[in-house]
Amino acid sequence: MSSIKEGIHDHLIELQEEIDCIFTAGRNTKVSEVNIGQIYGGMRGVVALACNTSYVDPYSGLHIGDYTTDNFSHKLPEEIFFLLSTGKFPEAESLAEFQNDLNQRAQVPQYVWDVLRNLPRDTHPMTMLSLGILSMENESVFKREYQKGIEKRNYWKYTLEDALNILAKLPSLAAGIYRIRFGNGVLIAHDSKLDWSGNLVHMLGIPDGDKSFADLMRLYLVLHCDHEGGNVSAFTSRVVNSALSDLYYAVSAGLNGLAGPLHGLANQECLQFILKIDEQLSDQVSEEELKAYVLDVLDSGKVIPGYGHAVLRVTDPRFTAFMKFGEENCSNSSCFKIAKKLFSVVPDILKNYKEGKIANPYPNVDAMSGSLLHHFGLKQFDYYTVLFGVSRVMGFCAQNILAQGLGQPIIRPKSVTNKWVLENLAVK
Ligand code: FCX
Repeated sequence: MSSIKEGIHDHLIELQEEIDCIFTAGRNTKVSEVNIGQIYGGMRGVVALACNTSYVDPYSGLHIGDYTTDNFSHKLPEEIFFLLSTGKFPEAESLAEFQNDLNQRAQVPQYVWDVLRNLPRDTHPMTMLSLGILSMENESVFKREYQKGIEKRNYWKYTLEDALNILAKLPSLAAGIYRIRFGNGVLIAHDSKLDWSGNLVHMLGIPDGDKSFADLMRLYLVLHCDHEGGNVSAFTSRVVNSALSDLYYAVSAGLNGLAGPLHGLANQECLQFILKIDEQLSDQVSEEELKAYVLDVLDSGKVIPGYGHAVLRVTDPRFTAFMKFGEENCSNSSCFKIAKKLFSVVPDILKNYKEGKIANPYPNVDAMSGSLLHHFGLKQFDYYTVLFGVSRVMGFCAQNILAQGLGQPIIRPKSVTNKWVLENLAVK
């Protein structure tokens, strides 16, 4: 058995023991009460899901297993996937074995390129990524084995096979999308000597890409990997997989959720916002001018991209990690300077705007990531959510493998109509 499979197997036993303990303590214990505002308000704050890959604390941000952002941001994405799915970082030998396994599976079938090359020239790169994954659905090992008849307790093993096949192909797929959509369409071959993020950088073929760009990409792919279970993309992916739609369907569905401007597309919108400030006011913009600009945007009914969060109530530690990278590697870049200046004015404005209705006035990860990519030569901001997606697929995969391993059932909350609410609750 491969180390990752063995690690997941052992992790599932630990998690199952914890669940047994939780159930013994009280299966009917109340966790959360739901009010009408929450039913009509996107279920915000309703605790209704178990997700064992990661946890987002409102004040300390993303935790993966026992690690906070500061403790894992220096790792490789492969190590992060191992952590998400087994609860532990791999030993050097297991990491090498895992990387080797991914290399063996990296070849993207020719028909995927045919599909992508036949799309309209201006198709959004996120559509290409989602479609690229979905077009390979016929390769699903889970689907094939399920049709033969497999035991429920083994579902996770075939979901893992699909996960490895998808993850292995992602750098080639994402880089190919970049080269078809923004380059001359000539693909650069995968290099088995490079690691997962190193390969993505290599196959993107960004001219003048220096060592810091490779470092940035590694950091980017690590920081976006997972954000617990209730965000739009992870939840969508889990709901789809809970119907035993295989991981190709589930990953593609999760990516479709990530493509929205209130979620993964915010980093694209954020950079557009920053470039506009650069064009209209320059990176020498004063605090007063910037405040007036931000207020104008808010008064026109738009959100400030990169600020706010459904769960976080502090500056996102992932933003802080990117900010540190920017200070160390590109403090003179115009975009970085503007992103930093926004950080010094936006939280105070948002705190007082809409009578304090904005729950979190602080920056999330998207407020800085695009500025750094732009500085290092990746200037096609339509592409940024693809990079977010490449990283987040690790979370989708790990969440679904663990959920299958723990025998979690199909997800099916109950909905009601206005009429039902009016007739059954004292709200008339
Ligand atoms: N600018 C202006 N208004 C904002 C705001 C912002 N950055 N953030 C929240 N608000 C507004 C909301 O639009 C809402 O107004 P409404 O009642 O008139 O509709 C009000 O404040 C209360 O919303 P709140 O409870 O604070 O936030 P939600 O949980 O509903 O939404 C998101 C969270 C992230 C969607 C929201 O803060 C937002 O739109 N931010 C900008 C887009 C963004 O950065 N998205 C990326 C988030 C994240 F990193 C990710 O998931 O990828």
